[in-house]
Amino acid sequence: MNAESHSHEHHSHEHHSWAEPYKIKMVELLRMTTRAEREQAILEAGYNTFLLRSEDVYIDLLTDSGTSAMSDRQWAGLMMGDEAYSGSRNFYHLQDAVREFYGYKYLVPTHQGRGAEHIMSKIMIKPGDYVPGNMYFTTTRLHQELAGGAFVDVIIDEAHDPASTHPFKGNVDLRKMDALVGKVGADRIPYISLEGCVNMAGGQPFSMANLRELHAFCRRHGIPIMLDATRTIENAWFIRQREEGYADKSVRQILREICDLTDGCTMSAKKDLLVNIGGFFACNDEQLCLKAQNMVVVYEGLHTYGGMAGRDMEAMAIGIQEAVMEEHQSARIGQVHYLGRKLLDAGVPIVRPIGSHAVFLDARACLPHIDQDLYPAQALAAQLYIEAGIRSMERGNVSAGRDPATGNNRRPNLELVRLTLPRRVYTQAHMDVTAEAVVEVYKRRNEIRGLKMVYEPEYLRFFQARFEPL
Ligand code: P61
Repeated sequence: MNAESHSHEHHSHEHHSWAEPYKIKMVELLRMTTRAEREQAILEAGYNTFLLRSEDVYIDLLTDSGTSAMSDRQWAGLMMGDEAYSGSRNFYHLQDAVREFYGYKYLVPTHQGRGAEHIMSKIMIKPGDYVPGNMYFTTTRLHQELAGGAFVDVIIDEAHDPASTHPFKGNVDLRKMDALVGKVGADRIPYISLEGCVNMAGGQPFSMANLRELHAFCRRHGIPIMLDATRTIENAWFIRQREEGYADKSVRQILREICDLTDGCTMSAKKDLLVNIGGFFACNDEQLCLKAQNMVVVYEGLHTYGGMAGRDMEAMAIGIQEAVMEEHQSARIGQVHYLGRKLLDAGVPIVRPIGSHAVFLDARACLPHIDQDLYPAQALAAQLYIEAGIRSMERGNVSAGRDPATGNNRRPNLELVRLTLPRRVYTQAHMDVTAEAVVEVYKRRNEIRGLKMVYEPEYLRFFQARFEPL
């Protein structure tokens, strides 16, 4: 590791400690299993951590999606649910919060992120279109393809290299955008999908400078920028930490500055917004909003609830206010970095820089003896569960799926295991236990064998695929 990147990663957390900006009012007991029980459980789950029962999991780092702890204020919000079929008071609270913090004029609620992606893809993409994005996300790309579009990756090359310490690996490569416009023409590009803290790249942010350049480029060519706003508040926090000129701006200001450079968004509120369910589509264009409102009644629910209960919309409106608090983000991302540093110090290969919501193990570097079509990351996730009851998620060849043109596995450069931290749920001691377990598995990495896929569903196969050990 070179000195510069080392100090960069240390910068924000080593010189002064952070503490959780809350205290604990209610707890949920955890159950530890025996190794024999876990071997049986993972066998029954077809070596797929998605198929484990949560009761058989000790520390659940499968995802940060819908797994965060709500505050007492959010729980109080649930009691204020106005469950009218239409025109619920909570919808208007949520619309006010989205207008205030994100700045988009029109809000169309959905049951979660993929509901919004479905609607946006249907109303914006025509068959034969190309949809550029800063790396694919599983559900996002699938909805683009189901609408007849083709996803085109326009993220910078560094994002595909787990060892690159570029501080903004979520940036768009403007040359790739330019090449796409040159090849297919701007009229076959309905929008660019821009994600903050790019999930599949390791939770890597884009910079404001890059977004400003992208905005100028897209204005010139008449291409809208549609934000995947799922983890944009975490992205804003990184801009504040890392980008020149932003240290004195608030996360809240930076969030608005990001959104003001975009035309609309899809949102999975189950991440940044500290709720267990929910999402939305938002935009500034009235015609687009009318189309989305019309589509939402077909697939989700009336345009003032879109698949959510009134109480869920209230909890989300409160969650937005809590998510932009500096002390929340500093503890949230600080905890991810605490775990990541422990693994780096122990010599475990992880994606660098450490990202927003998870620590990603580099399974390709850990298990060079396992061919990618024998799913090394899937095998490593299963082994970590057997070792310590810790549940993680494969983010590699299984997640990437097959290329629709050739039918072959995509074999992505990133073959990762994601240790994802729910917000406000686990303690620093849980991180210590997790790090010890990962180091233990890493020491015995040469004993780990690959897996054979024995059941493969057609869509989003990683959720339900089954494997057998070789
Ligand atoms: C996750 F294994 N993420 O990270 P929905 N955009 C982005 C997401 O991260 C996201 C959605 C849209 C999940 C849940 C999940 O391959 C998987 O509310 C950046 O989940 O519908 C979701 O939002 C979709 C896990 C989704 C996966 C797809 O754990």
